[in-house]
Amino acid sequence: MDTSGPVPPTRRLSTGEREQAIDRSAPVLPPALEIDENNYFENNAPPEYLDELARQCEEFVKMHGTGRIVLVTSGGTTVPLENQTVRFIDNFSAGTRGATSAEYFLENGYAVIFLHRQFSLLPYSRHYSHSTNCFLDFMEENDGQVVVSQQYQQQMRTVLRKYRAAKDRNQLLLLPFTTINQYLHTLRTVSVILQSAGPRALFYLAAAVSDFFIPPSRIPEHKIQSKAGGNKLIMDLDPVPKFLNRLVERWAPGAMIISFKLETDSEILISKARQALERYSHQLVIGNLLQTRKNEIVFVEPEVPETWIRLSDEQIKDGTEIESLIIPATIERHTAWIEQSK
Ligand code: 9Z3
Repeated sequence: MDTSGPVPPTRRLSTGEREQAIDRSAPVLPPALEIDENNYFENNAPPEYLDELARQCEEFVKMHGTGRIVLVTSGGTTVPLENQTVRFIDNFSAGTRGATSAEYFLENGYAVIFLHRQFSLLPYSRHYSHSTNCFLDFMEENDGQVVVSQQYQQQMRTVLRKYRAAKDRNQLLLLPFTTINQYLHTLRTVSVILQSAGPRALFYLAAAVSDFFIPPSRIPEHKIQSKAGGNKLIMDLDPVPKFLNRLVERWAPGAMIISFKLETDSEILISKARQALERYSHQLVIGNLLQTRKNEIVFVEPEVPETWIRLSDEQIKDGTEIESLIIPATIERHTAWIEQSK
């Protein structure tokens, strides 16, 4: 094939250096002020189901009286490009961190509000739902009865018992989101409801949250059309206000707040985590790198050196989940938080 001729117009690709793809000289967005909060929530309508979620959440918090409650956020938020959405920008996250962490919190007696991206991994069902095996591969027919295959019996019995125990005690409340707007409205509503739990409330913000969105005034109603000849789609996104300090100061004062910091460059992980801690004045940032997130994470806390949590080679081999180490270390800090709040 002759490749020396000109590239046909429809195949022409943009050229340029990857390093220059993003303007890194742009200033970092300051934490949101009250006026930014009012502007955002007045101009971005709440999801119509929000009152029903609030009702469920209030009932759940009341039911768990004097016990500990954790809000786990999990999965990625989306940014719709159209009001009647065909296309959207997504954020990376399968929901593994959130769903796995939720299980260890439940085992440690916490009531868990699981604010998750709809259809991402859920506690317990995660062992089967998104597996490379279809769930039917775990089953077989025995004298006309559908049963779990012998080789999966033991593991499934263990998972089933834990799931039933959590369900029987009404320990788990599932609240879904899809878009960044649904996430922010629900987060604020749940946070305010959790105020009544004071320091017993723990926020474990593992969801991967969009940094940019299209405000309602600029979002087209219908599907964006492409034209013959390959016109470009140029997007103009606004930054999502940084609400973490509003959460710390106004939405959930008294609660212990943990955010996650995700990076791909190991050189900047600690400094970015420290920066977040200083800007938002919360209690703990858990740093992780995309490439190694299942095997190592780092706790970054005010005034003390970083603490790494790493799986040993042995633990990696035997399938130990890093969340089984993260959650006890987190709970230790939450206990200290409750003590010092007395
Ligand atoms: C995380 O860093 C989570 O640990 C992961 C989990 C998204 C990496 P998976 O669901 O992945 O197990 O596949 N979450 C926080 C990501 C994030 O958006 N952080 C913001 C940031 O890094 C702060 S809120 O700036």
